[in-house]
Amino acid sequence: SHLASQHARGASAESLPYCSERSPHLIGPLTVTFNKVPTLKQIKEKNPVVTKGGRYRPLSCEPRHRTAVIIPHRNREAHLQYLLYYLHPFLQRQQIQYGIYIVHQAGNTTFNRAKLLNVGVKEALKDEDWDCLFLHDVDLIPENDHNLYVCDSWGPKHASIAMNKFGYSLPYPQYFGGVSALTPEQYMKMNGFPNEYWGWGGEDDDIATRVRLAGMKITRPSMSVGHYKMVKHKGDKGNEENPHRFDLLIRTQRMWTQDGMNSLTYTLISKELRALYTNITADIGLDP
Ligand code: UDH
Repeated sequence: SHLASQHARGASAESLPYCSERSPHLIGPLTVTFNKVPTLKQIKEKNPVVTKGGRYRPLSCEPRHRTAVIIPHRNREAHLQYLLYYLHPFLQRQQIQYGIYIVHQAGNTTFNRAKLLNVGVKEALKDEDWDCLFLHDVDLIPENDHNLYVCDSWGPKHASIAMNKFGYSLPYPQYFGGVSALTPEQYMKMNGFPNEYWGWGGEDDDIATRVRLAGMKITRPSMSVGHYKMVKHKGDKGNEENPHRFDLLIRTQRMWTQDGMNSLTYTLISKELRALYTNITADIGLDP
């Protein structure tokens, strides 16, 4: 509760007013470039108020939102550094409370983006009463800070609707990949994300179908605000195209209540509070 969190902040917090509905620090369109990769040390120096585990809350007002940003990750260190470099100041300008979680897949076996996101949600909710979960690819940088990293009570939000790689438009109407935002209630209502998509592709379409099957509707920011720039890259080793994805997609309607948060198993290898993010390393098993 707000009262509890105010107490936790100490005596001075009691007089803090709520942050204004609209942050006065927003800029609008941003310039995102991928030159020399910023080091973690440089990023930390630029973000002195960020605390251990990649946490932040505004100092001068009581935040209205508490967002966990959850990022699936393996072997994309440069992308991660670009993202942290841009995302920390971006979120601070929005005057929200936030935490950044990197969910690192242990080992070299086939990558599983959706399952890692389930792990991230489960672990993040153990730490804090987050009211919004941002599920965020590591290589997508938001280009407009009016794209608020808060949830929409009307339904799951698809934030990355205009990516440079798709000519700043949706590649197809049901597209739900990249960056999405759900309240914990919305996430649980659709039984989270599927655990059975190993390798590249399909899981994002499964997720979009789950939203519909769970009786919810996808919301989107305006096209100009949902701009993202992708760090260019090739396909990753260990994340080859999933040849089963079309078979799996046929079964979503039958499977979504059985495959998801209620069937999630993994071994937590470590949870470390690093300077700019919380690093979760998990063994999520093998492609069967
Ligand atoms: N990811 C990693 N490491 C990997 C694979 C994926 O961290 O080895 C994460 C990362 O957050 C990434 C996300 O999973 O942003 C999505 O994976 P992706 O970048 O492969 O997906 P995207 O659609 O890539 O961005 C498209 C380029 C490869 C296409 C090859 C298939 N034809």
